[in-house]
Amino acid sequence: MLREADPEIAALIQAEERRQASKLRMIASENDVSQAVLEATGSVLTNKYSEGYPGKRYYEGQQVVDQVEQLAIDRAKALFGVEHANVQPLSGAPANLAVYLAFLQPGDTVMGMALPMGGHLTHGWSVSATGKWFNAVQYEVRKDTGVVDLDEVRALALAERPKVIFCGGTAIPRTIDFPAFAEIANEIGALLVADIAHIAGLVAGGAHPSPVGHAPVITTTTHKTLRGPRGAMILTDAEHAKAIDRAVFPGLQGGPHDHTTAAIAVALHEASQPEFREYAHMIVRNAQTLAGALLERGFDLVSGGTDNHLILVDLTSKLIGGKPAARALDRAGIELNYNAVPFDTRKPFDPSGIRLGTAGVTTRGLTPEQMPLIAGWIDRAIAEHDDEQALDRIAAEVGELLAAL
Ligand code: DSN
Repeated sequence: MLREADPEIAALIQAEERRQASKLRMIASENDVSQAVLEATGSVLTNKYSEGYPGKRYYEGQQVVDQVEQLAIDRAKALFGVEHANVQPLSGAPANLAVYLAFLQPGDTVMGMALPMGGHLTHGWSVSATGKWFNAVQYEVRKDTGVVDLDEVRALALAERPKVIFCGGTAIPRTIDFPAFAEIANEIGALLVADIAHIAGLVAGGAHPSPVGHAPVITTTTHKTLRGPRGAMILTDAEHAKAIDRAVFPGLQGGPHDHTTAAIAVALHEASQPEFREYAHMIVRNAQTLAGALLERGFDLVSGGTDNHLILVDLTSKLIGGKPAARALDRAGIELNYNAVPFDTRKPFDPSGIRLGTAGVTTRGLTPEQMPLIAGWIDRAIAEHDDEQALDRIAAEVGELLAAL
């Protein structure tokens, strides 16, 4: 037992369990996995090495692991309706790096959404290897709408002729127009890659349009709205399957994390149940209700609201930076992250915004009914961010709500 073998770590894990239970966890990329996913993650599969793919491994003893990985692959293919799935990438960044290795040479041009506009580091941002080793061109959102202008994306694509175009990102509150991106990619003969890390659960549950049929390569993490373990997948059509498999192994990784693969399989099974469709739609309803309640309280939301699980708040008009706001909210029992907003005039480590999401609180059982309450707490915590006692009072109210669920 962990408690006896390492009481220090056991106590810390218990403390984290209590911390998670007592907070409204609203980091848009997090969720609460099921006991079944946790069990698979903590299984003896962690003992195994299995470089290669099912039926073609470089180590013996794969009688069980092959079945586990094949189940995960089959479930991913069935859930998303794709021809091929690679379930081995260790997380989102390695999954995206596999795309570069599979389809680009160093110095080639790649196009993605700029990180401060809502994109991801691995879509070619300057500090990432993808921005250093490739010729990255970055599209933005429009200043007046906070939304991507596909005419601007098309113009940039025609001028720069990237080999790969990424759509998707980490702070995009609006529906991604996959058919329009596909049209641009097709016009210049580029490969469209949809990074659906944030919205995979919404896509699986029918609460966001699917990129399948538009993007031949789709990357995703498995732990955000999809509610699985920390991991990733790459979904492709038949044409791009081999190149992706080779890039993941042996191109970038050694042995896959078989315990994670099993937990991904469990999460995919859960996501294929009818209740998951209800869950995905409830995430969006909660986010939209919360966005409406924040707007009523005078908050400035990037793009004016949300179509998915994610809300990006520009706090400039509230005369507070994202970082002190996030700190105050954490003390008040509402956990989220500070985040750059498009055209931010402040520094990335001290930006103007906060980002929040509703996947986790929806898993806890919260409904649109409670969203105005959360908006009220956010409003109070930001107004009283210097008053620790006031923040503790909010945290107590948050605790009462969660204890009553
Ligand atoms: N860490 C992820 C997120 O929070 O969106 C991006 O890598």
